[in-house]
Amino acid sequence: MTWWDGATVYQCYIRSFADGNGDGVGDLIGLRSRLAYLKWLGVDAVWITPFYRSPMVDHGYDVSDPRDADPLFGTLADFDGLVDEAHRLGLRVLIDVIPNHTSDRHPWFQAALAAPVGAPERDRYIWRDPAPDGGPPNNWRSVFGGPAWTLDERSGQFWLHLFAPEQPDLNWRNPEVAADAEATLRFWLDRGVDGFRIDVAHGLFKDARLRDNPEWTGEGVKELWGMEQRHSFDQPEVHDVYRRWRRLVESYGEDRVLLGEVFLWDPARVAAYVREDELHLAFSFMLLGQRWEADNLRRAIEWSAQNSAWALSNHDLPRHATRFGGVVERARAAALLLLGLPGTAVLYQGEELGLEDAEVPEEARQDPIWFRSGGTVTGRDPSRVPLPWAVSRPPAFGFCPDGVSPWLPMPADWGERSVEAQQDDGASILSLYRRALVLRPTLSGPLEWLDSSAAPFAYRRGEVDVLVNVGDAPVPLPAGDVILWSASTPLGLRSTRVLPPDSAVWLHPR
Ligand code: TEU
Repeated sequence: MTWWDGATVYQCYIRSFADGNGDGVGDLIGLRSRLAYLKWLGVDAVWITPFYRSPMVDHGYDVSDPRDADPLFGTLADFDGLVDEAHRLGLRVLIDVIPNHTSDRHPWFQAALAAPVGAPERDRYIWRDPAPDGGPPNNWRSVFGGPAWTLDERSGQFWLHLFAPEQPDLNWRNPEVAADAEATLRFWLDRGVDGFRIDVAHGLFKDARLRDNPEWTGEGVKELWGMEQRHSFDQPEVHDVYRRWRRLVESYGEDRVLLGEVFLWDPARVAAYVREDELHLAFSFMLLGQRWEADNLRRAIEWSAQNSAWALSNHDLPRHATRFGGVVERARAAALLLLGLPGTAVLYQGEELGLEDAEVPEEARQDPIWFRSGGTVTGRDPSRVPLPWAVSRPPAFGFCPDGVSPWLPMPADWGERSVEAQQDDGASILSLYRRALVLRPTLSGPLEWLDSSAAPFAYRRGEVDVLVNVGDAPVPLPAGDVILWSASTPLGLRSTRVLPPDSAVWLHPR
């Protein structure tokens, strides 16, 4: 059995977790100072989003040096100290690796811009002549909106960027690119990391002929801006990369994990990445996008690949408390639904506080999606607002020192949601997460669906039944000993007890 089987990973979006140096942006020393909180909460591992050298066009997912820390977040010595401290506390450390693209400030891209057409310096990226009409070489769209190509006036060629123009896509058909990514993996494994979350793991290779993507007809690799991503994502060549990476990480021991962001809807295509000789885990995006509807939630869990990493929220999507309709009791029930699942669960920072998406005023928005969509798509800032730590210190509630503005404004009432406000309150959602994390290891074995008439949504894990009332009427509770319930009100007398709407229980059936 591997450590991640049954484990819970905490996603730390580092910019917004804890500010240790007082500049309004979260950092490595801030995270280190809060590791004791994660230990207290009861998670097994922390996944830290990118802290590498970056011009921060995409908040660190545009990397100019993948083997150094950005001064905004700290130093390599800070990172080493963080890893040591985490390991001392018994927490594993996962970090991001971003193999699909670099920053335009990466020395490789700078060299490419300066080199003549056809020079080896250019071949690490994807360049093409304009189409006959002078426009982009094909019809691909950037994930962030607009064309996936930008013209380099000097050379007269376009470069490919599936994300922002400042994130040029690497040419994975060039062996130098593969070798450099492996050097990055080794660099961090040598510093003691326990695994990697692979950004855009389904990317990397593009169709060799860069054919146009067809219009979306409802099936296929993935939809984006009305197009099926048949030629831009999920190419067969990518699987060899992960076979090599698997051997590489295994040379450091069996306890280093590869977790892919394989953002595809077709479960069979995701499953193709999670194999004996490829990735250990891939996120279930099916569950990440789901609304509060029994059938859809159930289908998302059923359809997802074996060895899924289950999550309800992340830094790219609306927080699930908001997606589920802004009903606090639902967020509480969802915690029991998520943490009852087998395999690996991933919490997104702040969900344990019941945080919802925050209103971010237009003038404060920073996500490239907001700018590239010409202000028509809000983007991801609302789910990236910093965490409140202290009750009564607006506007940053202990995220950064008093008098400093956090990088995104925090709602005025977030003091009530803060760690300090909830930590000693047995009825808080934070206490509920903590109790669930204590009990999670007692749930064992695979998931078995229960066709229980007692609850619209029910599954069994060994000795424990997980019942979630996603409906809007109370349902009778089957016989058994309740070991955990989500409702913020007591369950009532044994003989009359029901499962209220928007609530969940873990129970030993009788
Ligand atoms: O995300 C990849 C991805 O597919 C998402 O960008 C998603 O489609 C988008 O955010 C719309 O919600 C990863 C990272 O998680 C994201 O933060 C980065 O911006 C992106 O890669 C580029 O590195």
